[in-house]
Amino acid sequence: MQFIDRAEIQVVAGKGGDGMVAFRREKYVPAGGPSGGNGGRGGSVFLVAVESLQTLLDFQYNRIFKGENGKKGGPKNMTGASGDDRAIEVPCGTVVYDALTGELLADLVAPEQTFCAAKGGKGGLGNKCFLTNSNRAPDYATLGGEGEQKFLRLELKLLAEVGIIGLPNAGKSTLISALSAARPKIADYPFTTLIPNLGVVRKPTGDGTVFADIPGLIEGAHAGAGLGYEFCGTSNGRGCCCI
Ligand SMILES: Nc1nc2c(ncn2[C@@H]2O[C@H](COP(=O)(O)OP(=O)(O)OP(=O)(O)O)[C@@H](O)[C@H]2O)c(=O)[nH]1
Ligand SMILES: [Mg+2]
Repeated sequence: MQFIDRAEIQVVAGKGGDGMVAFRREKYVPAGGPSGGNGGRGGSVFLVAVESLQTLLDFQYNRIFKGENGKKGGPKNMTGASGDDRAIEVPCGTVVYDALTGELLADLVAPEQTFCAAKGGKGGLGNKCFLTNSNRAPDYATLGGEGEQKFLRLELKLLAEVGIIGLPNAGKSTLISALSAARPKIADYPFTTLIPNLGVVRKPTGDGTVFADIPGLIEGAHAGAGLGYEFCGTSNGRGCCCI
């Protein structure tokens, strides 16, 4: 399994539907008055923490998430349909930052915890909303509001409950392969493991504990010696993971 614990995504909420200009026209109802409905609201984009995910790998390929646009208002006072919300599943332990300002937006710790990342635009008002005593036939409506747009940086904080650390070639990968179903590369030279491997160690009761086999650490790793203490699944070799 590739190990990705940092990702940048764009979330775009749906636009609100425009309000409609319409007038009631019926036999025997002269001057029926304005009847243009309001637009539906745009779909919002939510992040939802789930237990079934362990990495942010999915966001390497899929980076833009959009809510559906709201529908236009209709005649006969019909309100347009709201756009569908979009829920993005992230692993528990995902911290959400605004990628442009660096502001911390949410810390999704518990399963099912939800964060509204981008709010859908409001629906526009139909002309029926502008009926007043002084204006009996308003011929204008308002446009739907734009949905919020954000660039988010996701960082996965909790990856494993147990980290196996040690010098290069100490036998860390061998240990995790004996304890769990993980099958990392094992070889008799240092720095065989370049990115952490996760393995679930089952207790007799059936529930599991996540172990992480960490690349070898040598003296001065904090200053970048060896692989340093940041490991990455991408080709530039640095900057993705810090446990
Ligand atoms: N004699 C002996 N050899 C071991 C033991 N555990 C692992 N080895 C060997 O030590 C070598 C390194 O094992 P790895 O599990 O790859 O070590 P590692 O700590 O993951 O190494 P890096 O990922 O390079 O840091 C392999 O050749 C293993 O077969 C052990 O308990 N006894
Ligand atoms: Mg190893």
